[in-house]
Amino acid sequence: MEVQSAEFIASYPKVGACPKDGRPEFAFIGRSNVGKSSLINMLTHKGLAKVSGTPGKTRLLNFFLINHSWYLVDLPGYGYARVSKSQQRNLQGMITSYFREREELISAFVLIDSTIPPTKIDLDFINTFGELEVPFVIVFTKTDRIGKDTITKNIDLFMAELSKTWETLPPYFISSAEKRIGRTELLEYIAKWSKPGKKE
Ligand SMILES: Nc1nc2c(ncn2[C@@H]2O[C@H](COP(=O)(O)OP(=O)(O)O)[C@@H](O)[C@H]2O)c(=O)[nH]1
Ligand SMILES: [Mg+2]
Repeated sequence: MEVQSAEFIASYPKVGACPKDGRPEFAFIGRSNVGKSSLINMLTHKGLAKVSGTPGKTRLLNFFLINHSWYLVDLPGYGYARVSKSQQRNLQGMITSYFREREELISAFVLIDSTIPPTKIDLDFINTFGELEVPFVIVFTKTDRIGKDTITKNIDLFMAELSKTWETLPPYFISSAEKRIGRTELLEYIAKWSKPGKKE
């Protein structure tokens, strides 16, 4: 799939306000600073994530329409140190409701920083998907940043941690926004799942 068009639609404060046109949807989420904006910009070429990076939008559900056919949803990053406990709870509630209620969601892309060993915050976040029954894949980011051996070790460690709680491991992708790695694979994955009648 090539991205022909990508437009910002709107930012919503809750799942109930999101578009109801039934288009398939793919959501991107990860710890703040994981490289989410960079990855979204790499995928779409359009500098889209600047929109959701502007103050105020980082705590909303940001919708982009791609090729007039599917939505890319930029979700708030989790694990902000700078917001208060109650703000964090609100954010958590919005994200959980989104995942619990959003029927249009085909798959979540959970971004994990490949340059560091597994973190509890990422593992805890992914484990909530078990209860919510959200289909997801993992995208390891910033793989250009340090040596290949360390990246491979971090990825192996992460998948080993997941296998402690998951019987079947999710697919994962390797990416670098810097070196434009993983773009084709991610877009192909989305193309495969966003075709009508190919949902299961
Ligand atoms: N080397 C390298 N740096 C990256 C990559 N992706 C993001 N970064 C850097 O990581 C920082 C956070 O990226 P950003 O996309 O803003 O993260 P976000 O907070 O998750 O949206 C920035 O300084 C980026 O330049 C990558 O693939 N390679
Ligand atoms: Mg960002």
